[in-house]
Amino acid sequence: MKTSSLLWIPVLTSLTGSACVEAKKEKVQKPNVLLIYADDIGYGDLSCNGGQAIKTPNVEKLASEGIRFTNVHCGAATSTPSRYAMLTGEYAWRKKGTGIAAGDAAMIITPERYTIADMFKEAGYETGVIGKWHLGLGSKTGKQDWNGFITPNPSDIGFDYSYIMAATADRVPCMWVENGRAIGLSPDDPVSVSYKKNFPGEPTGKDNPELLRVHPSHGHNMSIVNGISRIGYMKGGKSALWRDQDIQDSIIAHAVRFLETKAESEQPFFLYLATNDIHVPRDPHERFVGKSGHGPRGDALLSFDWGVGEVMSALQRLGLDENTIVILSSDNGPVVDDGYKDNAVELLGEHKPAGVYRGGKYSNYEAGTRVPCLVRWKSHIVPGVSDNLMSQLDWFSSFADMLKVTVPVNVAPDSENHLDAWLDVAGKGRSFVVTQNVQNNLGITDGEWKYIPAGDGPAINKQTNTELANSQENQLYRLTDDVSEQTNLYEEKKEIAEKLEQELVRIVGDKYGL
Ligand code: NG6
Ligand code: CA
Repeated sequence: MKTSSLLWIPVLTSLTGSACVEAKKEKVQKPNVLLIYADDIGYGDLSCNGGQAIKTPNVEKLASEGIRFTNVHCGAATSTPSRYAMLTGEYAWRKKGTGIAAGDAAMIITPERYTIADMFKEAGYETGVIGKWHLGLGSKTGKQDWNGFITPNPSDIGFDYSYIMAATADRVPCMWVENGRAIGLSPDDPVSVSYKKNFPGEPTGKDNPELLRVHPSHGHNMSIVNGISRIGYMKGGKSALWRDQDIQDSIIAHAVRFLETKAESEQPFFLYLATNDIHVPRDPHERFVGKSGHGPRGDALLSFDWGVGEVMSALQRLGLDENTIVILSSDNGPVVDDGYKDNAVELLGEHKPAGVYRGGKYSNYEAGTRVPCLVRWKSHIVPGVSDNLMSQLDWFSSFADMLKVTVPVNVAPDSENHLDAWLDVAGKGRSFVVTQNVQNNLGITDGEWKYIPAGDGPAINKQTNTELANSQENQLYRLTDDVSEQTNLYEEKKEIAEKLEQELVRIVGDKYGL
């Protein structure tokens, strides 16, 4: 919970004899953890999961060197609740205010909370977050000091270092915030941000489509930055605005720099590397444009894969390869048209972002939360494929077990220790995972069966063309022989649905906070 001012100064300690042996031993017990967390990458988007249309070779290499999980779920089918759940070990539906956050939202995880980053810090790690944040900043919504020190920020919930976009690339403010301060602002041109109304005289996507390079298909018609209209209004701060085409390069450069500072250090690290790829607006660097044959969405996948390759080769170059656990996963399932006319639908071809799964981002069907997941720890993990039912919420308790940290009571209430199953295909996974869609309706699976109780809300998100799994009927699917959730067995197998309903009630208890 405190900021390290030493981050960019390599800590060169000269250790002699037994102190050196001790330090090395310590390192073996405390491997570095690099979590590469993609945005909106679906199970089928990565060629290691069977997709043939778009190749992601660097991810494939990672997969071949570690465990490829086929049944890992993120906490929810959209970013903010999913990240909240992963970092706190608490399902987001227990906590009000954890829906998709605006760009001027206050910090959703407040400083008194003990997060997975705090846990790593307690174990002696240096911690960092680089990339997409989307969990709010500052203490009051709409009242952040964007031109000064924004507090609280990730350093107050366990991250020694942060280089982040406040929310998402399609939400203002479109500038990088490093350790609580926007980068590159000029005092002559302060930035203003509003989610209520436009600033007089400022163009918008709605009124000035002639100024756009990338046009919205739904929403995203407010302030224009870099020829793309966004969600929310901003004015000024011209020297700080990012160029979307450079976002991935910037994230990866900062990640590599973070790793470089750790090469000589005896202190292990936890780096949460959250990419913007492949969230909208998909505007990858010029060198990827046209390379996938599937338009900007496919090109953004290549950009993501390139970034994975860069950090993996940095690990190797820096001698961090053997002692770093690398995890690669995604914050929610895939979406094709998520609000910009980028031809993603038209150019999809044979590519299947969700693989065989039904639904996608926003949905309670499998594709909403069943995301890609790879875990690689060279010389420690025997490569293979694990079909265990697993949850991202469990990284918290599993690493706490590995590091022998006793977390305070009531912390990470939904996180289970499955360290053995993360590191070994023979380990045992979860009994149940609860899923959450964008309407905050829940589902439950035990890996074999999936039960989605009747709930309000549209069956389909018409804008994105995603089946959301909301229905006035209860739904029950047998995933082991109907992985695409096509045949509702509820009427035939009521007794199984009832058992799952009881489990859901037991898990939710009286703590449904939404
Ligand atoms: C939606 C946005 C979508 C995306 C999503 C959050 C509109 C019409 N749609 O509200 O484009 O930004 O929020 O995505 O504004 S997430 O992956 O960060 O959860
Ligand atoms: Ca997302």
